[in-house]
Amino acid sequence: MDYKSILFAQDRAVATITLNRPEKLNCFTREMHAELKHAMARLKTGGARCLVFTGAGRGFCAGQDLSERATTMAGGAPPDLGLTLGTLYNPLLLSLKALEMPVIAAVNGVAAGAGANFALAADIVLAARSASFIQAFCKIGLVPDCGGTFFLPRLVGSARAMGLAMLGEPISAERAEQWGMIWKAVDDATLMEETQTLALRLAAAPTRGLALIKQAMNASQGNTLDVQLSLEAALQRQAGHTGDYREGVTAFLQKRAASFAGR
Ligand code: T3D
Repeated sequence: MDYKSILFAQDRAVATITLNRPEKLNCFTREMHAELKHAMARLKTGGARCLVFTGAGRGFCAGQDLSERATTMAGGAPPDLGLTLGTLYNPLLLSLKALEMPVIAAVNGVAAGAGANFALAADIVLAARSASFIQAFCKIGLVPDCGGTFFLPRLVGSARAMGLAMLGEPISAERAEQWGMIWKAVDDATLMEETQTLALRLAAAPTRGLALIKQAMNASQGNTLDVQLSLEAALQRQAGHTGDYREGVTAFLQKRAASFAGR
């Protein structure tokens, strides 16, 4: 598939997907969704062990391309936004969460609407200091989607989540870091360098173990303690069967650096 709305690159075990409609702040279109779906499927066989998302130009992603909706509404009948969420956005979010490798969002500029929550769905979010996050939905009569109503209260607490969702005010990268919404705000000039360093580090880590960590953390949102403890035991059983666990312990005992194969 030839990509028009995204770029896909792989450097060693780090795959990078760049949302690439800079003149429209990389807002989502049907075409971009199709390309993202294709690129995500490619990751299963290409040898990548870490995925980075970023945006081209001055923005990260401004959410749904509202001009696609204007076209639909011109005909009279309202668009079925539940259908577009169910068929495009929700599968994208779930595929990110299910991806068996760490996902980093390198938020290079404004992240609004679905673009903000798409970023927050990553496992680790780095943001340029000039970037901002906007729950823009309320300004056009919509509800935060792409998991916004799930992630925000868990990340920042319900008072802040409600304020963000109902006021739609931009929140700076530094404030987002202070509130625990993202991992780190970094200087604009070093965002991609820091992202690459982190991505290479994660790509050299025990990938299977990281995938199990991700599974455990994601499941904990809805589990009771006893269910979560059972899950930890089940996942630890799997982790204990990996070559990386064997290598990690052996390297520790031999007082050398471990070399993980990701299995
Ligand atoms: O519909 C469904 O399927 C349901 C799902 C909904 C998910 C959603 O994401 S709903 C929320 C959609 N997003 C927004 O409401 C955000 C709209 N954008 C903005 O509010 C502003 O653009 C920003 C605050 C993000 C940035 O402002 P600024 O001043 O830095 O840039 P700008 O001048 O507004 O935007 C630059 C260009 O991008 C401009 O195009 P132009 O005039 O130069 O040709 C602007 O129209 C375009 N653009 C930005 N966001 C969108 C967009 N075009 C279409 N859709 C957009 N979302």
